[in-house]
Amino acid sequence: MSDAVTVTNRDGVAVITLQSPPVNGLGFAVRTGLQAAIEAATSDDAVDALVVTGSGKMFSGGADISEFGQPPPPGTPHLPTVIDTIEASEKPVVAAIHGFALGGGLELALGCHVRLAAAGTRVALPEVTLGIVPGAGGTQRLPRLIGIPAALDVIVSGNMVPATRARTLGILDDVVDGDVVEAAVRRARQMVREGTPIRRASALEDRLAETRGKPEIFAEFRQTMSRRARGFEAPYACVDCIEAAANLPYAEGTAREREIFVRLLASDQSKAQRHAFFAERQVAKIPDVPKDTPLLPVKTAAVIGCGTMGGGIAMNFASAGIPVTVFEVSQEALDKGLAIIAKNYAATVAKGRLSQEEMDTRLGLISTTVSYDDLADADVVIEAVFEDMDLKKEVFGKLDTACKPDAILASNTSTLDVDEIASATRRPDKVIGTHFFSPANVMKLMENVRGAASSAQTIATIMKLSKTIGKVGVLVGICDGFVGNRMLYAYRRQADFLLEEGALPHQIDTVIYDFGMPMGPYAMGDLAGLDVGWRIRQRQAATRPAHLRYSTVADRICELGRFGQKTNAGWFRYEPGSRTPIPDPVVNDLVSQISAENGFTRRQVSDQEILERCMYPLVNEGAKILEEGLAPRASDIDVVWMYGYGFPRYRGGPMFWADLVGVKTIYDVMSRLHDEHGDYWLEPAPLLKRLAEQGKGFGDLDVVASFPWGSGPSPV
Ligand code: 3H9
Repeated sequence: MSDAVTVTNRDGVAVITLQSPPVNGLGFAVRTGLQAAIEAATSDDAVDALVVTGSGKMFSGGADISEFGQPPPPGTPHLPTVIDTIEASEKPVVAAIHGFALGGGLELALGCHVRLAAAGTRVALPEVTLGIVPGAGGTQRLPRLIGIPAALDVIVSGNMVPATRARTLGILDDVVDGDVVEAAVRRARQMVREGTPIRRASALEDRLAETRGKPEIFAEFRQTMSRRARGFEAPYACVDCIEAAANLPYAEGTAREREIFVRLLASDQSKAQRHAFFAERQVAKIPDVPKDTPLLPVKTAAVIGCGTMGGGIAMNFASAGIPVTVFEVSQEALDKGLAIIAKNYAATVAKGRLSQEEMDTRLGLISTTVSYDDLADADVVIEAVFEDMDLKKEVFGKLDTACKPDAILASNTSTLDVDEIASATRRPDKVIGTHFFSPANVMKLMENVRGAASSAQTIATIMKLSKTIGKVGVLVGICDGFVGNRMLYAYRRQADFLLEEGALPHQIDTVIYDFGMPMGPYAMGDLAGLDVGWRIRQRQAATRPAHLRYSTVADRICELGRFGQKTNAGWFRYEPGSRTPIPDPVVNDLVSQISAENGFTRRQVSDQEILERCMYPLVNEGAKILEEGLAPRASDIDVVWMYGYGFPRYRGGPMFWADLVGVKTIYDVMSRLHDEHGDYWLEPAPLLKRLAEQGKGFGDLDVVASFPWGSGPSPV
């Protein structure tokens, strides 16, 4: 037998155990070992029944995703073949499941004749999140076990199903306390003793009868998921497979599933979604912060400021069960902030996603103070005051005095230099940036900004904390706008230039929305409010470099008192109470007028030009960020964009998408655009040029050479 699968004979029951840490992925070696073990056991007279189980933390996390696309060694069986062999066994086969049975792991269990799970087990078919469909019979066996409506829900969502619900649905036969392998061996012996007929999922038909020949059920399901699944191929492919299960004999249904699986596996969407899966896991690995760096325990936290950001940040702690003290300068500000927190939680309760009891527990974890003295015990303090360097330094000076010496002091700055903030303390090694995105209780991204002095322990603790409070933390270096907003700026300014040259807000927004972003730049601006940026630009006007092109369009919109949704008018107009942007002739006329004032003869701007002109500079800025050592991996930048800005996961983030487009193509277009417009932000990054010349992509880069990071030079 192979090392990846072991077999022990327990009084006539062969216990076949997957031995492939960390998740018992069903890679080449496991499949070969499993097939051999099944064949040996089914033909061994000393074996009456089989139990299939997994070693370590779980039954199986499914197919080994890292092997997708690689040719298997000769003789390696496909997973569907292994599972069919199991199901065909004349001897009873019981799955003993603990931890997780996911994807191919659950499909393996569905091929067994009985499924027992330890309490606390979770099962799922999450293939859809990887841009594929379950490809080892899952879309055909599951509907036969639990019926079409439940199978649509489980397979198209990819969500985890807790053991108890899985039992109710019929995915599992029993949930057992105690040793699940022991229970499975007992069940197998009982089946042999009693001659229990073998129940094969592929042979069940009765649950399908009610949906057979009813295309309207599937049409309606496709309709209801259209918003959630916008742009994604896999959810629709899952429905196609399940519809095949309803209407076709099992063998034809599996053939259809296989065909769809193979097609999607080779698709750019699946490549992108698999990249996203690994990128999310890579991001936690910091090249110069060892994995075993001792962490500071975070048992209590404090947040300075209870405005929109501070309140949202405090909610994250409370929701994760960490007591948090919120500081404000006045009781009035605290009361106001707390009322908003309570209102936010109440909205979740109203939607049925949180119990009243849990809401009360969370609110009970939030205490308030107007005195720095009450922050002495906090393990981590996150400052979320107004974005002003002098104010932040004053706060950090006070925190340094009030907080215990080993407390970490973090700033939720989105623009300021963390090193300068740290200089206001005697513990710069314990100072770091934690840039939350708005709304902070909802958005999953945290850009954790390392200062020059931030210690490995501080970094490791904050990265872990991000995970604890349900966020995805990405470590970035200090520069203007950090990773996300710096790239956003490069994209946003080209959009305004395109307006001057001939495009209209509605056209640009449509192109960006159709690309897959949640909304275009102008609808986004209206949602966020236009006045704050306007005030910042007014302050910066005197120091703005004269040689850089500047578009006044955004300022002129604000001069009309149009600040976005809050004034029912911005780049678009809004009906009172509605958030739907409506193109406004007033804006279109203003844009034309500005074109004329600046000597532009308005021209037809194509959708392709909009896409290239907005997205390529964004990628280009990402290349500069990499070269400056402000993010260690291109895939980290992808995570920033997927979680902070809703970059479509099926495109894998901007850097992965750039590789799909071709770095050379992007370089060529950037060079042309730079020649045509001369704008600084259109100048191809040296890294983009090098990769283009070498015929490589960002995926070919290892962790960037300029590591360890320093403060990057100003982009201008
Ligand atoms: C499938 O099954 C297709 C079939 O339908 C058809 C076939 C014909 N493969 O997440 P963690 C790695 S598609 C390869 O940090 P946790 C992961 O990258 C598959 N590697 O641990 C990480 O590596 P590293 C459907 C995998 O305890 C390490 O394991 N299945 C796989 O927080 C630990 O992972 C899924 O989509 C894999 N399948 O969570 C399940 N899974 O240490 C995907 C994990 O080098 N997996 N790795 O960074 C998960 O959801 C979680 O990993 C799991 C464990 C819940 C299992």
